[in-house]
Amino acid sequence: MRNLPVIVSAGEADNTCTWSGAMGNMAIRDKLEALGYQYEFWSFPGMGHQFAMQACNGISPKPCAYTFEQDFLDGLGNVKRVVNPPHITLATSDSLNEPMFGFEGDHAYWISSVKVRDVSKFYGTIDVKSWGFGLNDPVPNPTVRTFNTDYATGQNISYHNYNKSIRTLNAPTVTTINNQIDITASNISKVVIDPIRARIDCNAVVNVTSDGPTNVVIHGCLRGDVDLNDTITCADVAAVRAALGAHRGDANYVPRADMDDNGVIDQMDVKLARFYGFTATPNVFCL
Ligand SMILES: [Ca+2]
Ligand SMILES: [Ca+2]
Repeated sequence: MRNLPVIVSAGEADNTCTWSGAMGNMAIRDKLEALGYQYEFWSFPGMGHQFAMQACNGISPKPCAYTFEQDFLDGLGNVKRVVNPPHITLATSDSLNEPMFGFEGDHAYWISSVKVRDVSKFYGTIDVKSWGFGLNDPVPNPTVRTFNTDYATGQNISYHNYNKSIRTLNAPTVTTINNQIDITASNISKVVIDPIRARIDCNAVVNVTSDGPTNVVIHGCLRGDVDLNDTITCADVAAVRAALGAHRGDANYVPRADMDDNGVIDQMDVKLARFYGFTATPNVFCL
């Protein structure tokens, strides 16, 4: 949510997607405000779940017959998305994932394979900040709140009063570029970081604050991960064996399988791969 443009249109008399209550739209508005995120929130006194808001009533410059919803979709209002942000906050839940349909909420921008540690707790949260961008978090502008009754008189359309809250963000200020990641995690057992998009490398300082074990893997930096799936398994040892005898420059030479980087893949590399496998999973001995 930190980097997503959020625009909400809600009826203040809506009994379906309720206005009040802990999960109501008013609470969502107030939560976005408390978090300091960018958002645009329109609410309509006296209106229920379904109403057609016409663009030509003065809210939007769009022509009549344009719906308010379509106007949102076209322009996304005053809030802007961030393509590759320095700071990511993600909540994930195994219960809400539907992998059979390709819906897996375990990734965002340059973090992926985010795993909940204790699924009985429903969800886990992780906050990751990369200092490789050299950017501070953007500071939010004061929220602009308005109550409007404007509409084009004489139009044979419905019109409504509305409350509008808009919060935008200032451009992030520049700071020192550091090869550093700060992570705060709750009920998260694993996260994989794409170092290129996060603008760090394998020597990055990784600061982790967590309520339990959290395995942080910088993709490509995990020693012994020959097949680059961010996990050490016996398949990695097998990949070294498959390249035995290969010298640097040969077609079948696999740089990642050359564990000691001496230009040849031999039994020493197999030993090292087995060592990394044993270190990752102490009770498993790979052949
Ligand atoms: Ca692997
Ligand atoms: Ca070697």
